[in-house]
Amino acid sequence: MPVPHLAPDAAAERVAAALARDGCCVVDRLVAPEVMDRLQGELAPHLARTRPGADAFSGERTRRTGGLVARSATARELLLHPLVLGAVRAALAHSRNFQLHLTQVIAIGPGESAQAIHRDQWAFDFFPFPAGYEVQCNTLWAMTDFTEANGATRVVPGSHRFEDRLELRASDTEPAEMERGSVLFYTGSLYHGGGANRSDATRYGLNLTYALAWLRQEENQYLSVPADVARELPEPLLRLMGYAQGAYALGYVDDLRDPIEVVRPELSRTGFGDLGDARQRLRGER
Ligand SMILES: O=C(O)CCC(=O)C(=O)O
Ligand SMILES: [Fe+2]
Repeated sequence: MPVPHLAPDAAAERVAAALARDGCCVVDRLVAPEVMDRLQGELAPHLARTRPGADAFSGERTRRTGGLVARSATARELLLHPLVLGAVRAALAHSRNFQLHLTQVIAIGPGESAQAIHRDQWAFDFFPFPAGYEVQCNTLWAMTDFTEANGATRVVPGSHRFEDRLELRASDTEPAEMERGSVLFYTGSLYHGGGANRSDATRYGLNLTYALAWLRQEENQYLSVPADVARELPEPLLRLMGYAQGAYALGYVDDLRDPIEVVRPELSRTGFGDLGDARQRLRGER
C-alpha cells in the first residue's frame, strides 16, 4: 500500500482522516525550501557538535540533536504550524489535551544501515495501549529531500492496526519519499524505521512529536529549555511544552498552582482553569 500524499492546502481533518485510515501520510511542500535553509543555519553549530548514536537503534552513523525549542526560532514556528496542531488535535481528540513529546533533528549519515522497524509508542515501556487508542501523533519534516537511497523513513501504511510487538522486515515497508519542506505525519502505533543511507550525503529530518498530556515526555522540556529562555516564549508554546495541566490535575505546582506561573506569573489561571479551555479547544468550540 503506498503512502498517501496530500497537497499543502489540505485541511487538518483530511490529514487526521488519512492518519485514521493508514496511520501515516505526507503533506507535500508544506513550507518553502528557504524555511529549511533557515532551520539548518540556526542549528548548524549544534549539529556540528552532536555525536553519533551509541547503539544500533540510535544509529552509529546517525546524529540526533534536540533542545530545539531553545535553539531554533524556525523549529518553534514549525512546532506551532496550524495544520500540524489542527491535525494533532483531531487525531488525539479522544483525550483532553496533548503536549510536545520531543524535538529532534535526525541526521542519517552516509553508510548508515536501516533502523529496526518499531512503533514509537514502545517508548512507554511497551505498554499495550488498546488498539485504536492513539497516544502519539508525530511529524518528520524533510530538511533535505527524502529518497529511498538517502534513508527516507521506511513505513508500513495500515500497520497502526497490526498486532503489537511484531518484528517486521525492510521488505514489509515502503520509503516515505518526499521533497524538502514536506512533512510525514505518523501515529505512535505505525510500524516504521529510519532507512539505510546508501548515498554520499547526510539525510536531515526534523522530528517533532506530540503525545497525550497524561504521558511522560520523551524530551524533558523543563530541563531542555532554560527558564530564562522559557520566560520569553509565547503562551501557546509554553502550554504545549507542558506548562499546563495534563488531563485532571497532572503537573500542578505546590498549592495547586498553574505551572506556567513559575515562568510567566501574569498568565496564571487559578485552580484547574486551563483544562476547561483545553477541552473546549479540542472540541473546536472556539
Ligand atoms: O529518521 C527517521 O527516518 C526515523 C527515525 C525513527 O523512527 C526513530 O528514531 O524513532
Ligand atoms: Fe521511530
